[in-house]
Amino acid sequence: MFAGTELVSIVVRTAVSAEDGKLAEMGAGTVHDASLGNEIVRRINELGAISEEPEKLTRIFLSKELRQAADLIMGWMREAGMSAHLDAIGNVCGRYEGVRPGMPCLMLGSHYDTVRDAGKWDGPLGVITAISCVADLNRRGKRLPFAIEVIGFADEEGVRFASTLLGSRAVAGTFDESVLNTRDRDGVSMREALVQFGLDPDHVGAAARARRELLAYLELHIEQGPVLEAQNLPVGVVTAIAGATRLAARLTGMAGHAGTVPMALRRDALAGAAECINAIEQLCRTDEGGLVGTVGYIQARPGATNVIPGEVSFTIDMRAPTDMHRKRAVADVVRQIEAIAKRRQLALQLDVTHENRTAPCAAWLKQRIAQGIEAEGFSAFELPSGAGHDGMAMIDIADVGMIFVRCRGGISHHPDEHVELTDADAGARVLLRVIENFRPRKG
Ligand code: HGY
Ligand code: MN
Ligand code: MN
Repeated sequence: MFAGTELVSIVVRTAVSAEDGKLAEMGAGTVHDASLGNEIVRRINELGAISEEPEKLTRIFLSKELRQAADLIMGWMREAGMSAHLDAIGNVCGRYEGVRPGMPCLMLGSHYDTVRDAGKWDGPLGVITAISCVADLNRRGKRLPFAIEVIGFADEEGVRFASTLLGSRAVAGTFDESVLNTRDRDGVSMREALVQFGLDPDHVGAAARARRELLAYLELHIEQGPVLEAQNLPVGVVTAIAGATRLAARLTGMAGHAGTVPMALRRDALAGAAECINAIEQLCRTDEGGLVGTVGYIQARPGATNVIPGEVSFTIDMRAPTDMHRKRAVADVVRQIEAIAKRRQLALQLDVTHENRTAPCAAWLKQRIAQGIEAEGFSAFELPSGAGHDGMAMIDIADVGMIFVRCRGGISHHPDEHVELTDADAGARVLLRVIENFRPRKG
């Protein structure tokens, strides 16, 4: 087994059933129970049951379900020895003091809102894992030469109102107050929703933090893709978060009788939208630079079988590994949609509702994370994030680092999203090592 004097690191992998989870994948020579993983899975399931829909997981910004979730998370934070509060935009904030009160903090976090019919790991895994790490420090009575803050952002997904990253933008001080007037599908404005949630819309600015208060921002999140699974690795180091552009399109033609209007005389808004959607797909399928485009929402009006659709609204989400590539593709999409609308004599309203630049992860944090991963006996594999994350906003006030955790089949934004207990435990152990070994960057 030993080749001469060569030091062979013994990585003992004990396959365990996720049910008992008594032992988990072990790092080099370390033996531990999977207590972190057990606690995390239990809490993921508890939080995952808080939804506006009985059979699906949907928990959107400023909903009463989000409030219920906030109260549950703040309870966990307090159990872990943290002070906990809701900030001015509905983020859940916990603080674990360092060796002296009032020290700058290492901020850990992710989001606790979800998409519609979501998986229960996207977002909550990062919040719950961070709380479990602090609870572990607290159990050992350990204080560090910095404070630790854990934050659950209230709106990363941007499901309810057209823009996204509202919670982290408020913390970064880049919240655009004009979005307070946007309305959700039921016509409720963000301003009204904040009041209903118990917050003051004129006070959102109070959530902003100063750069000097944060030593770094670290987020643990599921990969939401298949790469770690293909590498047979439970965790990975994120190199950058891909930027995204979201657009809202509205095509207006002429509603009419489905039986009497000849095809050549129609100004069918839905047929026009279909041609636009095909054009977007064709552009992305034939692109060789990792461009992706999605039309995730469409609504045709008046929406009756025997009426030619007079008006159609749909959303567009465009992403690419670089900002330049994405912006060029968005310009191309706009040109094609304008040409289709003109040819079909459809009125076009096309607005960019949200634009996030690509956010690079800081080299020094990637290195700390790689050290934590290797100390746990895994190889430190680097990969980019095609999904957006709150680090895209937090980069305005702190260096950003991200740890990815493998998720089964790379499935996400879907109820089948799943993380094995042993991988949740591995992610927590890596994060805990990064925290305990963290020292503020000099200079
Ligand atoms: O859309 C995204 O990439 C993220 O899940 N909000
Ligand atoms: Mn998501
Ligand atoms: Mn997410």
